[in-house]
Parts: sequence; C-alpha cells; structure tokens
Amino acid sequence: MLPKLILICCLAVITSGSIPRPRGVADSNASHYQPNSENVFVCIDGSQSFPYTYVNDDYCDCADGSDEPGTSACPNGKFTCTNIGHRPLIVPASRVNDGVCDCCDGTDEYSGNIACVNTCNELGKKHKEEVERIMKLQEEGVRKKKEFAESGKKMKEEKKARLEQLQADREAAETERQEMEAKKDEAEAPEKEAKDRHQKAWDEEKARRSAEKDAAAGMTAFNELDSNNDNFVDVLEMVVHNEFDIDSNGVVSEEEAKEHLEEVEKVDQDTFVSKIWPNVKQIYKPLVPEEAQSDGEASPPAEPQGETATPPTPETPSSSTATPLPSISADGTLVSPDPPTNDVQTQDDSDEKMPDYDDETKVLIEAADVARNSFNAADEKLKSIDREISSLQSYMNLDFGNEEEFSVLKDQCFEYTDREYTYKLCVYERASQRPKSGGSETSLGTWGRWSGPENDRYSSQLYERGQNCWNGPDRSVKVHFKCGPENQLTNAYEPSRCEYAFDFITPVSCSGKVSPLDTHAHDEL
Ligand code: MAN
Repeated sequence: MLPKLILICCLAVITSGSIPRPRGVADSNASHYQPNSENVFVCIDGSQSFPYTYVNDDYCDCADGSDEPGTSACPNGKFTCTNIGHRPLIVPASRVNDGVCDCCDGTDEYSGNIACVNTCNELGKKHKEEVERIMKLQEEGVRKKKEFAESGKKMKEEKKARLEQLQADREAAETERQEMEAKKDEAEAPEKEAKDRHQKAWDEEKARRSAEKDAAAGMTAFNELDSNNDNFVDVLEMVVHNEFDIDSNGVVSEEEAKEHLEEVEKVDQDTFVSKIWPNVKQIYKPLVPEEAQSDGEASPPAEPQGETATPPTPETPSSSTATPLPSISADGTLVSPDPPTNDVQTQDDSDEKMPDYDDETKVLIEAADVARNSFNAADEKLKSIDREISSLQSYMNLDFGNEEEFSVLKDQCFEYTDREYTYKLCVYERASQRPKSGGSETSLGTWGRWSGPENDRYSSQLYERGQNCWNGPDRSVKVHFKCGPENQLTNAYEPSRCEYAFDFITPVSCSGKVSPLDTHAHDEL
C-alpha cells in the first residue's frame, strides 16, 4: 500500500502552530500572513503589496520572495517545514516539490512527485535522547569544572603566598649573601697576601738555587778549561775547544778564543764565573778525555751545559737520603726542615716542587675556604630563590580562565596517534609531532595565547613558533577546546601545510548548555 501522500492545495492553511498560516510559513512569521480587512498582503520587506490571493499562487511577486513561502516560484524564497514531533526546518524554496524529501514531515513534497515518509517522531526521539545525553555530559562537566576551578583558585592562592614568602626571604638572602661576600673578601685578602709571599719566596729560592748551580757549573768548566792548573783560563787553553770556533772554519784561532775571554789574555776563576761563563755556557762542551775516547767509552753528554744540566753540588745532592729542603714561612724566611725521613720522593722532584705552605698560611687558607663555602652556599640560596620566584611569576602570568579552571591542565601532556604521527600536547607548554616509524620529534610550537573569538575567548589556544616548514611558515597549532567527560586529545590534523589543529575535550569547556552544534542536529539551512 502506498504511503499516504501529502497533497494539499497550494493555498492550504496550516494550523499546526498557534496561528493559522499558509504553507511553508514559519511559526515566528505567521503574523505577517494574517489576512487584513482589505485582504491585502504586504511583502515582509514592506516594499510592495498585493491581493492576499497572490500568496503561494506559484508566481513570484515580492522581491524578497515572501509571497511564495510554500512554492518554488521565488529563487530567494524560504520554505519552513513544521516537522511536528521533531524540529522545524527551513529549506530554500527551490527544494519544494523537487522530488527529494528534505523535511522529515514530507511537507516540501506535496505535488505527488514523490511519496515522503514522515520520520519526524523517530528523529525527534533520537534528537531528544541526544540532547539528554549531551545535557548529562554538560551537567557532569560543569560539576567537574567547578572542582577544577576550586583547585585552580586554591593553587593560585598557594603560589601567590609562596611568592610573597619568597620575596620576603629574598631580601634576607641577599643581605646574607652580601655579608658572606664581605667576609669572603676579608678572609681572602690575607690569604692572597700569604700565598703571594710564599710564591715570591719560592721564586727567589728557585732563582738562588739556579744561580748556585750555574756558578758550580761555571767552576767545573773553569777547572776543566784550566788544563795547566795555574788558576787562570787563558787563550791557549781555550783554542783546543772546537765549540769556540766562531767562523766555523774548523780551527779556533787565538782571536776567537780571546773574543770569548772578553778581549783579555786570561781570566781568574771569579772573573770566569761572573763574566765569561754566562756567555759561553750555552756552547761550552767539556773535552772528552783521550783515554775515554780510545777505550771507546760513552761520550759525556753533548748538550750544552745550561741551568738544568749541572753536576751535583754540595747544595744539590742527588741522593734520596739528602737533607730535605727548607720550607718558606709566611713572612718569606726559610724554615729549617725536619730531620730526613725515608721518604721515597727524590731530591730532584722536590727541588722543582713548591714546598707546602707554612702553618700560618694554611690556617689563612682554611679560614678563606670556610668563608668561600659560606659565600657559595648563600649565593646558591639566593639563586635558587630567584629561580623559584621567576617560575612562580610565569605561573601567575598565565591565563587559566575566568575561574582558574584551566589550571588543571598545566603541566599535563596528552597524545594522539594517527596513521603517520603521534602528536603531543603539553598544555601551556608546547606541541610536537613524532613519526610513528621512528625519527626525531618536530616542534609544532610553544605556548602562545588564548585565541578564541572575543565572545568565546577560552575556546582555543595557539601554540606558535614551531620548527620552520621548508618553503613555508613556522609550524603552529590551534587547539580547539570542547566539552567532554575527561581531558583528552581527540584529534590532530593539518588543515593547511604546517598549520595544525588539535581537538581537545575537557570538562573545563562545559557550559551546562546544549548548543544545536553539539547535537549534530544542525539541520537549519
Ligand atoms: C613533515 C611533517 C608534515 C608537514 C611536512 C611539511 O613531513 O611535519 O606534517 O606537512 O613536514 O614539509
């Protein structure tokens, strides 16, 4: 059996609403279509008027199309289906009698071209259930949002109190640091003085030792050069030393020898050591005794005799059993050493090593160490207070919504994985993208600001200045917040290259109201 056709005359009057009205007229517009005493219809835009019979006569008379609400005669006409059992729907008049059922009550198809089944009750029921489901969600969300708001406010108060406390502590910590710094400076001054004195005495001692060694080497050289043992070194004793060959012709002339003797024929030991030796010590080589040469014994060292290569002197014994070195006191005087021990350290080593500080300097160093440690502790305390203050100030500067409700999301990270990437959102921090197949994370941006429209500021957040997109912008993400039972990142997509969008549901975005968009019953055109 055919479904009941809805065939009503073009001028039929609908009486489903409170006011009887022609076909296709919305309840809210019904008063415009009330016949007046002259039976004249005035177009809704007021521009023209016609006999009432012109309404729905399938001929477009009004420029705004208002005389043909129930036919497709006007290109700009609008047809309203009452949809009893569900919700009224407005469709373009062009859809009237076009052979497609647009209205759930089928009233847009009354010509008989097509038989429309009335599905309004069924749709209405589903819609009601959906509205109830969303209502519940909203109510539950609002309840949770209140809790979040309470803890957000509490958190802000705690942070504020902590900040005030720290700002007060900071003053004391700064004073303490200044005091400790003064004490450190005070303790370091005598320490430095004593250490410098010690160093200076050691430098002098080293210079003295070196001069002593040098003089001893000079004397040894003198004795070796003075081959006739007359306590003079003369020109003839010099010429046998090839190293004095100035022009490198293989012979040391008397003039060359004399030049090395500072233009005198001979010098005594004192003159040799003080005047001649400093100039020749770099080139002087002791003569190799003939027996040694003929016996094939090892040659004496060929290196020039300098400060570091001197024969042992009474002052520089080479045995480990030698008398230990004297130390240097804080006032720079040498202190007698302790009796020798069986210490394994060799004399040569200790020769080059600065002696330990004396007890007085050690006490000053210890005192300075204590002052330094106290200063470092005070300095670190102040720095740590400053770090905490700065982190608290950043927190206080964040906008957590009118009721501090969004603070629950701070320091929380959420992930969403699609076919290719795992997206991550650390709320109020950053957003990123990681390929599922492995590889490094790409920054999609760091926290920027709330970016919702003026009347709905807290509906979206912007994360910006992410990794630059090749031949494109810096990556950025717009996070859309919607009411939901839990905090969850539910979608991530890239509406245009390197400009991402995340959908995030949270009870914090629940308003307690159901909007037509929420129900997906957004069927008014
Ligand atoms: C990577 C990803 C994509 C992005 C391209 C742009 O592959 O970050 O999301 O579209 O780079 O080159």
